[in-house]
Amino acid sequence: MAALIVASVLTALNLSAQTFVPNYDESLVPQYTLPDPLLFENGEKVKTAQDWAKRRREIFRLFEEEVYGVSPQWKGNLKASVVYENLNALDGLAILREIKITLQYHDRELDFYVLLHLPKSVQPVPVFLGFNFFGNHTTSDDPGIMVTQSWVRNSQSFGITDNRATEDSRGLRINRWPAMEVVSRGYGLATIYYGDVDPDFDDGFENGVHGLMGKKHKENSWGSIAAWAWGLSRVMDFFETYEPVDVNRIAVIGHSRLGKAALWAGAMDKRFAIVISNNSGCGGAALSMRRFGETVGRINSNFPHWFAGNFKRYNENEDLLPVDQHQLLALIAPRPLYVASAEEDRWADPKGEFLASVEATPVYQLLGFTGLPVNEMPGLNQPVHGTIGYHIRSGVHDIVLYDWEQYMNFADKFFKNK
Ligand code: GTR
Repeated sequence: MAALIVASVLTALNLSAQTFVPNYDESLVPQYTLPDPLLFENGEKVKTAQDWAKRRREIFRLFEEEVYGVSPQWKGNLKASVVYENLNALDGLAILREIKITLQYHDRELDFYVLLHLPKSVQPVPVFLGFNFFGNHTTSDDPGIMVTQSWVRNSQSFGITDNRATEDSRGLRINRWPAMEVVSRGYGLATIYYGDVDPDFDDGFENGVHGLMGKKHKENSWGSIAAWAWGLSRVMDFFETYEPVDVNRIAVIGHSRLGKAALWAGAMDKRFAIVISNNSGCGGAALSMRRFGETVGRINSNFPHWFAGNFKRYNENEDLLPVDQHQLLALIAPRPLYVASAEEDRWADPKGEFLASVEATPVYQLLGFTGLPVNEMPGLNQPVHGTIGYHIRSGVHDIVLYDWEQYMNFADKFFKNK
């Protein structure tokens, strides 16, 4: 019993019984050589935008094969129906809709729900789109939003046991979804529960969209991060048919593991006009080769279902990685990209997230864009906005109003008067 308790406390602390001690000492970061995004595999230089289009395919392939896994093409059918509507949400400022999306593939179906706050506008609006961790009903206190019926992570503070959510968790995550502020600035806010798309536990890739697509799972097949990212693209398919939303002005956003998913979604699907990574850390915006905070080995053993099986080959072997995360950021170029860190979130390696943004910048510049306009890490709460935006906020691993305000300021530069 005691051993069990110790094990679960250690798991909660991201440690395992084989004691992993994260490095938080900058002087102990090993020497490493990052792969150059602007050098072809055959050693030739990438000199033009046409060259980059070819080089991009090399890098993309490596991320598919070695990191996230290959996602299947979607050739199924998508149905959408409104299951709840409030025409006077947010004190009359917004329309709130919960839309059930049914993906049909062969004889199988999967439902997920998009919760959409829209400013009252006759024109199609730009939208922030991102996954939530505990169900749509946690992101708003509107009593009409369905309590998710899907598998949910247990959480004492949310009253979730047996992996089922109840009324008790309604509205508990409003702090992360500032709908009023977003709508007041002319943006829509769309969120989906990530567990609808792929439940976040290691089940041998049978449930969620893995089961829907029914492909035999191989070492280079899509893990859960790729599955979530793929789900975001299905929302885009829906938005293409949905007039109130301007599909050319979608900012995909995610926090933490869902920030990793947002980045990979942005790399896979160029329809996302802006990509925002909030505290995404290891396997997201942070450089793996630094081995600072969470490492490849640690993430793969805590979450064996997140990445391609092949990614495990780099456990404690980061120097062998043929790509690092600055190249993931480069795959988004020249679209605007925002990377944000939090000071106390050392597990996610803020400096590694910043450096990846710096190292992605030459690709933006080759394409005629600024990328990140600084080489030195800015001070706390001093956002820098080029085509890549970056800030490090004071405080812990979280997404707070301050972060959203920077994302809206950034999006204004690209989305207003368009
Ligand atoms: C942690 C994980 C991080 C991050 C985080 C989250 O346990 O180690 O990589 O994804 O979870 O998603 O909240």
